[in-house]
Amino acid sequence: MKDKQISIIGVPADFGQSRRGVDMGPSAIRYAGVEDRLHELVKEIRDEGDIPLETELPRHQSGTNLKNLPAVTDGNRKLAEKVSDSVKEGRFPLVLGGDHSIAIGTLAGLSEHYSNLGVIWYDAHTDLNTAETSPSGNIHGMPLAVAMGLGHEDLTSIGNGPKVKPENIVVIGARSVDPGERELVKEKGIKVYTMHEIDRDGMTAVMEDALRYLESRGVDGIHLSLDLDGLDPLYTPGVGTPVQGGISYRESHLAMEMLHSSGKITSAEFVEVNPILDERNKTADVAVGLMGSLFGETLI
Ligand code: Z70
Ligand code: MN
Ligand code: MN
Ligand code: MN
Repeated sequence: MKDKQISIIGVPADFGQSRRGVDMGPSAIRYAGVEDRLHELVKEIRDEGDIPLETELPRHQSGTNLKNLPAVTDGNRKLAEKVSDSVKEGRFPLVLGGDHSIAIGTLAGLSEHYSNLGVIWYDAHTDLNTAETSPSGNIHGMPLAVAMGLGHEDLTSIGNGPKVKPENIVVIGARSVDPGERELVKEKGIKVYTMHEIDRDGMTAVMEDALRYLESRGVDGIHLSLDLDGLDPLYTPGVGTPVQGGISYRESHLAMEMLHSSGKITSAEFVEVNPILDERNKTADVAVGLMGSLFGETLI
């Protein structure tokens, strides 16, 4: 059933980390043909263009180790508003990054409409750092903590209150986790399927278990936050922090197909595509292919 009305929302942000070029992610994904690819699969697809980001705001701010905090805060406030408006209109927000700090705004916007939102975080990292635990000061390593209400007040105050309950989060593909993040995972009981579980049980079992788990939590929607570095850099080399031993291309398509069949996904974002670090737009091509599977493309 083609019932979805998709809003593409581009977020050309690179201030959540230290490598330039990821701000061109939305362009790279559009160039890879996202609209044409999804057009046949959904009721309607509308490209809402890019969030107008403030380029004049100071990139650095003293008094905190968080890099570019004013710019990250401003961009995410605008994004939250846009995402919220799109859900209000009954549309499916498909957010294109940009670095992963933009998940702060996406989740803030979504949480205005979902009181018990589930989140699938497809990523090599857990992005659960705070100012205290971050080894880098890069805010793209913090969005999941911020969404739980932990972190710098400028960030946690975007939108109303905590956005996601720790028990409603599922991380898939983790293989580079900092000590402070590991502690938070244990303390909060966050469900993490690392590469170990994927290797041992297979992607089918992992996805079935993840969906069953979120179902048991009684979630009223599920957001997919997909960092392209969740895949092995063999398939997605155009990312800022590639980590060997990642999820394969085929496992990722299978995962997206299973999410489609579940009928439970209510929003999605694809982040960290950096065309400057890429090989002939390979990473954006993979991103668009995965979106195809997520929205119901089949092989026959
Ligand atoms: C590290 C940090 C990160 C994405 C890298 C890396 C975080 N844990 N997130 N790439 N998407 O600096 O906090
Ligand atoms: Mn509004
Ligand atoms: Mn990430
Ligand atoms: Mn990552």
